[in-house]
Amino acid sequence: MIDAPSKRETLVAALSAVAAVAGSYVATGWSPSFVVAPVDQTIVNLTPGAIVTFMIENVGEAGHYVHIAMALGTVVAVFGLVSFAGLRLGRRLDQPLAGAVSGGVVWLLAVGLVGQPVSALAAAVPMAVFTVVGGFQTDAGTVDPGRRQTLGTLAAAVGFVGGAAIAGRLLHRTGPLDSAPNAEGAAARLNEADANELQLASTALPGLVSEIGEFYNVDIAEFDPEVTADEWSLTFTGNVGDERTLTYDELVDQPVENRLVTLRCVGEDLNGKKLDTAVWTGTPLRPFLDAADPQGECDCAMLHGEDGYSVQFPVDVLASGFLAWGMNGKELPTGHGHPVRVLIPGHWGETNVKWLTEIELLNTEEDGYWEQRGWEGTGEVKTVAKLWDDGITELDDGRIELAGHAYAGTRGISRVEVSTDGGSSWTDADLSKPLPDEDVWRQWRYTFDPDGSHDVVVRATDGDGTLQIEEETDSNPDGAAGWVERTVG
Ligand SMILES: Nc1nc2c(c(=O)[nH]1)N[C@H]1C(S)=C(S)[C@@H](COP(=O)(O)O)O[C@H]1N2
Ligand SMILES: [Mo]
Repeated sequence: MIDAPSKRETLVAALSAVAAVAGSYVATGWSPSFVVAPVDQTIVNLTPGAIVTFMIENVGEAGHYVHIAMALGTVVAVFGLVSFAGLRLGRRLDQPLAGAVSGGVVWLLAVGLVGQPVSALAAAVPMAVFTVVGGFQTDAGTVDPGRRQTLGTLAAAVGFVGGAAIAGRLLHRTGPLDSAPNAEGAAARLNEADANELQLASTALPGLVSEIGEFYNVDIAEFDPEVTADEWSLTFTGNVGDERTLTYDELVDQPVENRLVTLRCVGEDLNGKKLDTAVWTGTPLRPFLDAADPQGECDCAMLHGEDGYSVQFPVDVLASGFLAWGMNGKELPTGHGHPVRVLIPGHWGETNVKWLTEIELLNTEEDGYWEQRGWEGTGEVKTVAKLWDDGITELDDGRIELAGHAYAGTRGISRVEVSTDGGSSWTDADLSKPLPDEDVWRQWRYTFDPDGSHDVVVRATDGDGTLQIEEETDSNPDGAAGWVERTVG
């Protein structure tokens, strides 16, 4: 029988575990080589779809921190058990140095998790040192620390690592970006978009192009893959006449286009903010697809990202795709799929696979990551007109200006109407000048004299003349529908 751990043993084991995790973090930073990353990935993959969906709808971005906390907790618990075993071994052999075995075990675990023998040492060494030193102290029969002291030290240590990890995640998102190769044309497109904007006198409404740092972000994992341009390749696999691999140098050497493309996440709320536009530098996918010679029976393909993400949709939709390596003239940031992502015109955000590495031509349809979890987001976007807080402004002369963005994928936006009486009467809003791109939002603006409080409703009509769906539905499974309604004044 193993008797229960003493308070001191618990403390030593916990500190050793935290030190090992912290050591790994110092060595690798917030990257896929951090020992917590693969555990996090496993937790993400194992989380049942209903819970993932619930988190997206109710917890949002914070869901990431729940996953991170679970992954950190799991790794600290396992490392703690390893340290405890080392302490007991030392006691049994009457030689606390034997606790160093814990370091060896953690090294093996870390290598198993991230496959990097050298960076695994950064976890193994602190584990060995803390366990051995702690073993000598426990051995010397020092008085057990009080319960409060133990818990306090533990909480501080866990808080420290958690804080460092969250800081790492935040820091990781903002680094200086290099210019994208062959992206000289992007500047002209950015200027053109500026010129076509509705000049909004007084609002903080975002422009027609979103800043890179402001562009929304949806990732299944907390640890974005870090893929260099040299390492990257895209392979066409499965039912193809010619299995081919494309390198980054070959890709950027193709005829370059700079396209304004809007992305919208199927999981966002009706008036949510997961809708943004950038100028993307890239090249059409069709020539590569044709050369690969797709032959599968379903005429469908599964796209795979380096993070284990996948999405499946028809080959003829894929053929309209665009392989992008630049965003607003810069290289794609890590969080947006560095070095290459695909953009699928007019389809929900989830089809725009980041860190794209493989296009697999299938024989029968299969579910991708989100479809396995109950979403139906591989089709065309629904039409929406937004009215965010920053689009509601009281002007100096007392009038109220309402402004926002409307988006209908490749159908385009032909009209936005505003009602200030709860939908009884409608007036056309001004629209920003249309851009020549096929999959981009427009801005709308409407000004009125308020008379007390107004029940404002906004609705768009797409380029085919179809009015936005009135009936309100949730985002799950195939995107939020309904007219945005707000009380103003
Ligand atoms: N590899 C990979 N691609 C991905 C995702 C992902 O988690 N992994 N998220 C998808 C979803 S749901 C959306 S809405 C868009 C978001 O792209 P963004 O983060 O650049 O805004 O990327 C899509 N592509
Ligand atoms: Mo999404």
